[in-house]
Amino acid sequence: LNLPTRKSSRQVPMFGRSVEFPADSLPQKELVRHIETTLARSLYNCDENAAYSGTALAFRDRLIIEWNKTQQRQTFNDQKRVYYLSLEFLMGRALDNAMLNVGLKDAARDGLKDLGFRIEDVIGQEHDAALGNGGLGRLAACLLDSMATLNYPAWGYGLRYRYGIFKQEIVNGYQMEVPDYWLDNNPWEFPRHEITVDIQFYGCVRKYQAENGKIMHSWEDAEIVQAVAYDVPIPGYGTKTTNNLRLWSSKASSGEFDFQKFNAGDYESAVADEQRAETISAVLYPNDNLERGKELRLKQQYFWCAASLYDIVRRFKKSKRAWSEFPDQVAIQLNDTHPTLAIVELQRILIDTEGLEWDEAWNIVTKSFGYTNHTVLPEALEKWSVPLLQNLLPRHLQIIYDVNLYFLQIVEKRFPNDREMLSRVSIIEESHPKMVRMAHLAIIGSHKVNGVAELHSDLIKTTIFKDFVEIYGPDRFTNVTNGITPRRWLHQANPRLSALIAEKLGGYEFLTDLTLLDKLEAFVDDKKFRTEWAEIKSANKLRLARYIKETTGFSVNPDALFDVQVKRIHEYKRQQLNIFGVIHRYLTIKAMSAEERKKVVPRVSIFGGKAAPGYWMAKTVIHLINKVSFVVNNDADVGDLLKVIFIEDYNVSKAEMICPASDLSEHISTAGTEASGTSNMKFVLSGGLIIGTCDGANIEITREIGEQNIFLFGTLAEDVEELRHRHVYGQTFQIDSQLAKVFEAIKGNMFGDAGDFSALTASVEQHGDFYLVSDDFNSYVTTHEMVDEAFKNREEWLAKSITSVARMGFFSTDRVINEYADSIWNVEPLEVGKD
Ligand code: 6GP
Repeated sequence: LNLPTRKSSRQVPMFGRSVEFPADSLPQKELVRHIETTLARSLYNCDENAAYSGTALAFRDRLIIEWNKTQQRQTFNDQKRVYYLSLEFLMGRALDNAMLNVGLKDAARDGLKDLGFRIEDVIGQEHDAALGNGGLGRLAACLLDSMATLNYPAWGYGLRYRYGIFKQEIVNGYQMEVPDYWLDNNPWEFPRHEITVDIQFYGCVRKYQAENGKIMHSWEDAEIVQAVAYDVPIPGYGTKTTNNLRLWSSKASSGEFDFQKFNAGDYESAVADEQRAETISAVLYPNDNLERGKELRLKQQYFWCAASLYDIVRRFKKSKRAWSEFPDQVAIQLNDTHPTLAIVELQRILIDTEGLEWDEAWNIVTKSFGYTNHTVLPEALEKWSVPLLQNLLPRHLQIIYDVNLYFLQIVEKRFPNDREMLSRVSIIEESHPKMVRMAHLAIIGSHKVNGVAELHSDLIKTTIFKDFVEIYGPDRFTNVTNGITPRRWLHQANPRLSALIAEKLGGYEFLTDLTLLDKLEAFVDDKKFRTEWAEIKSANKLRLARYIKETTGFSVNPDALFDVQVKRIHEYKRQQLNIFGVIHRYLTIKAMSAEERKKVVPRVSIFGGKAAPGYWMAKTVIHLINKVSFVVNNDADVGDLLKVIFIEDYNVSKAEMICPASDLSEHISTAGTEASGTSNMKFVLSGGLIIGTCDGANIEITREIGEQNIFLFGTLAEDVEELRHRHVYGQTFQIDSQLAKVFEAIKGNMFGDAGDFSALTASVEQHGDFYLVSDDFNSYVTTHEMVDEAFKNREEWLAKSITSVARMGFFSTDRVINEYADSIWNVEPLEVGKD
C-alpha cells in the first residue's frame, strides 16, 4: 500500500489508497484476469467480444487511476476551469485511443496475439459512441482530446442519449434508419448515482417581498425530473491528465414510479410518468445544421444546462469565494446556441437564489460565457416560440424579457431614433407567435463570440451579426479556425504514416507539436521515403477496397484514383454536384473510342453520409447515388474505368479507415455556406489532395499548403448573392450545357424511374438553383480533368501529397485550444508533476 503522504504546498496530496501499475507490466495479465473474473469467462470460451471487454477493462483500470488523480489535483489547485457545453460529442471508439494514450498498444497487441486474436479485430468490436451528427459534435470530441493533452483543467458537459445517431441501412437504394442503442456493455462510462440534480419544468412564478423588503421571484409548482451524472474519462496523450466528460441522464424524480398511482390501480399512468421523464435524454435529434423547434428538444436543452450549471455553481461555492470571483474561476463555452439557456439559468440562480442585484449578476454572467457560432445557414439559427417558453420555463422567459429590455435601452441611447435597428437586434422577433432569437441572446450574454474559420468569422460580422458589431465594436468578435486532433486522425487512423514520419523526424514529438511536420519537406525528394509514402497509401487503399468488396460486393481497382466525399448529406454540401459530375464522366467514357479510353484515369467515386430522416432532398441524393452505382458498376463496357460506391452508415470509425485511403476528397459546398469543415483537414493530413470551393477552412488550407497543391474551383462567396439574383424561381433558365446532358440521361430513365429524381433536376432548372450547381458545373468538371492529368504524373502527385502534410501543422486542435485559452477563456494549463 502507498499510504497518503503530505506534500509541500505546491504539490498535490494523495487521498486514500494509491494504485500504481508498474510501467513495464504487460496488460496481458490484467486482461486475462478481467476475462476470467470480471466477465466470468473461461479463456477457452473467449470470443473477440470478450477479448475486447477484457482489454477495455484492463486499460480502463489505468485510466481510472489517472482520472482520479487529475480530479484531485484540479480540486486541490483550484484554478480557473473550462466548461465546454455541447449537446453533441461524437466520440467514436475509445479503446484504441486509450491504448495509444496510455502508451501500451504494442504490449496489448502481443498479449492478444498470444491469446489468438488480432488487435484490429478486437478494436473492431467496439460500438461507436455516436452522440452527435457531424462536424459540430466531432469538433467537440477533438477539443476534449486537446484540452486533456495540454493539461487544461476542463470538463465537457453533455447529454447521455440512450440512442445516438441512427444507423443507416441502404435498402434498394433508399436510406433506412435503424435505432442505435449503444449502451449495452459500455465500459467507458461511470454512473454517479449519488450525483443527481432536480430539474424543474412548467409551473409558475410567484413574486414576494423578502425580509429586506426587496421584491423577489420564485418558481413554483413545477414538475421535477431528475438528472443523473454519468462520467467518461478523457485521457490526454503523453500526459497523466485525464479530464472528465459528464453526461446527464434523465429519470423520474423519485427514482421509482408513483406507488400511490400504482396502488390505486393506475399502473399505466405511473409507468407513463416514469417514461416521460426518461424520454428527455432518450434520443439525439438527427438533424445537422437544422432546427425544428420541438418542445422535447427545448426540454433537453434546459435539462442539460440546468444540471451542468448546478454542478458548476456547486463546485464554485465549495471554494467559498465571493461571487465576483466567479469569472476568474469559471469559463463556460457554448458550442453553438444549443446551450444558450445556461446564460439565463446562471442569471436566475444569481438573482433569485443567491440574492445578487441584477447588474452585479449580469456582469458575472457575461464575463463567464463565450459563444461559438458554427453556421450562417438561416434554417439552423435557433428560435424558440415565446408561448412554448412561457409554458415550459416561465421564470426564464421573464429574465429574457428583462435582458432584452436593458439591452435595447443601451442600443437606443447609442442609436437614437433607429427603430429598425431595435427591431433587428431585439432578442424577441415580433412574429406570430413571437420568437426568441437564441443567437442574439448568446451574443448579448457572452464576452466573446467566435466563428470557426476566417471566412466564416468575417461573414458573421458582415451579415447575420452585423448590427452587433456596430453596437459592441469589433473586439467582441473573433476567429478561431477549427482543427483536428492528430492523435486520432494521424497516429490512430494512419499508424504506418505516423511511424514513417516519426522515423524521419526522429520521434513522435510532432503528435503534440504538429508544426514540426514542416521538417518533412526536406525529404520530399528522398526516393526511399517517397516509395514508402506511396506504399502506405496503396496499403490503405487496398484495405478500403477489401472493405468495399465485403460490404457492397463490388470489386474496385485499388490502383484507380479514389475520389471520396463523406460527410452529412446536405444540399449546401452539394453531393448532387458530385453525382452529376460522375454521370457526366460516365457519359463521356461511354462516348469514347477504345483508343481514347486508354488514356482515361480509372476512378472510384466513393460517397458516404447520413441524411436527416425528414430531409427529402438529401434522401433523394442518396437514392440517385445508389442507382448510378448500380448502373455504372454493372456496365462491363466501362469496367474499371469508373466505379461508384456508397458506403453505408458513415461514422467516426469508418472515417478512420476511409480518410487514409483517399487520393482526392471533395469539399465542394456553395461558397459561404460551410462554416469551416474539418474532414478537409483529416484527408490532407493523411496525404490526400483536395478538390474544393473557396469556402470555410479550404481557404486557409490553401494558404498553408500552397495553391499548387489543391484543386480549387467555383464561384467566390462574394459573388453568390448576385448570381442567385439572376436565377428567377419558377422560371426555367439556361443551365450549363454539359449539365443539361446529364439531366437528359436522368430524364431518359438511365438510372431508373426519372420521376424519383425530378426534385433534384427541378431544383436546378426551375427552383432558382439556390446552391449554384449549374453555375459551378463547368469549372467543376474542368477541374476534375486537371485532377486526372495531375494523377498521371505520380511523382508530382506524391510531391504534392508530402508537401501538403508537411504544411498542415496549423490545423491541430492543440493550436485551437491554446487560442481559446488565451483569447477567450484566460485559463492556464495545470502542470502535471509526479504524483
Ligand atoms: C458545423 C459546420 O457546418 C462545419 O462547417 C464546421 O466545421 C463544424 O460545425 C465545426 O465547427 N455546424 C454544424 O454541424 C451545425 O449544426 C449549427 O451548426
